[in-house]
Parts: sequence; C-alpha cells; structure tokens
Amino acid sequence: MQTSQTIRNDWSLEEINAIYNKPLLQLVFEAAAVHRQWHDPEKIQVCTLLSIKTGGCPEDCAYCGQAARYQTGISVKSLMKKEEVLSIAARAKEAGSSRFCMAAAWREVKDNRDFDRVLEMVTEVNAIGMEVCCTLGMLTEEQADKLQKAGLYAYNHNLDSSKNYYDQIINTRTYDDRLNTLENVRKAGISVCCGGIIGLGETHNDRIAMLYTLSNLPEHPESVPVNALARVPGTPLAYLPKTDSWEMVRMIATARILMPKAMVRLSAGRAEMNQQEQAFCFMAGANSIFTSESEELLVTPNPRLHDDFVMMELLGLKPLETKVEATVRDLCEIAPN
Ligand code: SAM
Ligand code: DTB
Ligand code: SF4
Repeated sequence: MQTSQTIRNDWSLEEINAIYNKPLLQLVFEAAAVHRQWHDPEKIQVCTLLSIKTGGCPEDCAYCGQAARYQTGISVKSLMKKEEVLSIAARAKEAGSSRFCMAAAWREVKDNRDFDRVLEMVTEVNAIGMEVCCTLGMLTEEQADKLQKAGLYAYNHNLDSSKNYYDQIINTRTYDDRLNTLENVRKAGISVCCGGIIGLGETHNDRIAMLYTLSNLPEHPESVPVNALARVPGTPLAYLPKTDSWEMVRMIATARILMPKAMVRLSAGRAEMNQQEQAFCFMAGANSIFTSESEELLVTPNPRLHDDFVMMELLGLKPLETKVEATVRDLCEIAPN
C-alpha cells in the first residue's frame, strides 16, 4: 500500500514500473488514498483554455492539428486582440474558473510586438484575480523573466512522451530543448505545468519513462496535465486507435502517487469520455480539468461548459478557489444549456 507523507524526487524505474502495473483497482484505491492526504477530494480546479493564436505553426509535432505542414482544415488566426481576450477571461472568472491559460501555436517566443501584447494580456488577466498561465512554446531565461514580471503565474510546456519515443513524434526540436525551457521557467520563479500525452503509439515503458523524468525533476511540476491523443484528421497520428480510458486512469493514478502535491489535470480526451470514465479519473487523483467557452480545447472538441458543471454537481465536486461566491448549481445556470 502506497502512502506518501513526503515528496520524493528519487523514484527508480523499477518502483514506478511496480506502481504502474498494480492491479487496476488496487492502484486506484492507493492513488485515492494519497489524493486524500494532500488534497480536498471534493475540489476540482477549473482552468479555462483559450487559443490566442491558432494554427500555422512551423513545428512538426505529429499529433497536432495546428502544425502548418499537415492539411487539417483548421482556420489559421493571428494573435487575438487584448480586449477580446480580457472579456473572455472575465466571463470565465464569472463562470467559476480560477485559472486562465492562453495558448499560442508558436515554436518559440520571439521578442516582438506579439510578445509585448501577450505580456499586456498577462498583466491584465492577473489584475482581474485569476491565475494566469501561458503555453507559447520555447522560452529563453529573459523571456521567462519578462513573463514573471508581467504577472504570469504558471507556464505549460509538456514533455509529451519519453526521451526515447520523442523523435518518433517531433523532429523540429529536442527533448533537451524542452527540459531547458522548463528550467528557464523554474529559474524565473514561475509555477511549472508539465505533463504529456498517451495514445501516440508509445509503449507502457515509454509512459513509465516519462513519469520517471517528471517525478525526478529537481522540483515536481505544480501541475501535471495528462492528455489522451485527440486524433486530428490530416495529422500523421489520425489513424491511431482511441485511447482506452482505463489507460488514462492508470496513468493518472501513477502520477498522483509519484507527485502527490501536484494538481493532476485530466486534459485532452474528455470529449471522448462519458461521465463514468471521467469520474474514475477523478477517483484516481485527477483534480483539474480544462474547459473553454468555445466547446473546443484548442482545435478539437471539448465538453460543453454546462455539461461539465452538471457532471460536477452529480459527482459532488466544487470548483477550487473561485473568488465568486457561487454554488455549482448557480454555475449551471450561468453556462447556457
Ligand atoms: N505551441 C506550444 C507548444 O507546443 O509548446 C503550445 C501549445 S501545445 C497545443 C501544448 C501541448 O498540448 C502540447 O505539448 C501537447 O502536449 C498538447 N497537445 C497538442 N495537441 C494535442 C492533441 N492533438 N492531443 C493531445 N494533446 C495535444
Ligand atoms: C495540455 O497539456 N493540454 C492542453 C494544454 N496543455 C494547452 C492542450 C491540449 C490540446 C488538445 C488538442 C487541441 O484541441 O488542439
Ligand atoms: Fe506547434 Fe505546439 Fe502544435 Fe507543436 S504542439 S505543432 S509547437 S502548436
């Protein structure tokens, strides 16, 4: 039985392998116990995700609907206006979201007027009292510093897969580039959001190796998104089978045991899960979800906000740390049916 009174950064591959391969219900039971030691199991962090710059990305990430080189039929959009972003953030806050994550289909941040605009967005979303998160690609130390000074709370940059499998998925940058960006984010004093994707054709050992890298970082990420591949027609991975939800449950439970303090986020893949499958993920230690006003995560479908609130009400889950004095029932009314 795993109990975790302490945070460990010295997990061995053998230990992680043993946890990951436990009989599923025993694994969920142990993860649920760890979850209760470190978190309020009735609370879920609702993060609103917004694509502030969509498509046309020069990278070759084989899963991604926004890579310019794949014919995915999405409409490319340049960087949104600050005012538009702010009004979406304000509505998200009113609807009970405590974190606002702005995503851009960039390989890396460039020191130009677009970055200046993002810095202003960060400052102003922060000013309305939300945790501001960005995911903008690779960052230098100086850029991370600027974001921190502007009021950025967290930065999302995923490992995506294991170091070994990585080059089957992305060739336009390296695993070390990713680790370097994560280091720059840490050095700037920004909270780290870092996880990965399952269902890319990787083996169980690749998943274990990714969890090994994550859980042995000098400091665990404060937030760990676990994504199931959202299969986008036109991408090289479009024909892979749907990820079985039990695989998500196993991955989430293992992440919860290894990184007890982190927020573990049930991320891409929810659109293809029913309430029961998502409930099992929450039981296994997931305590955060992405929602969006547009019913799309970035360019793939995501559950409707109203349906998420209905699910939360049904499961007895409340949004974490919302400054709005609202019950989930009120929120169901805010999000139109
Ligand atoms: N362009 C930036 C970058 O790649 O760092 C930020 C946005 S990107 C959409 C952020 C993360 O979303 C990726 O690293 C990947 O883990 C995840 N992601 C992207 N497309 C996905 C898909 N089709 N299915 C599951 N996860 C996906
Ligand atoms: C993360 O780990 N998952 C989110 C967020 N970070 C930016 C994005 C998932 C994207 C899913 C596919 C899409 O809609 O493009
Ligand atoms: Fe570009 Fe990010 Fe998509 Fe990769 S995941 S293609 S870097 S938007």
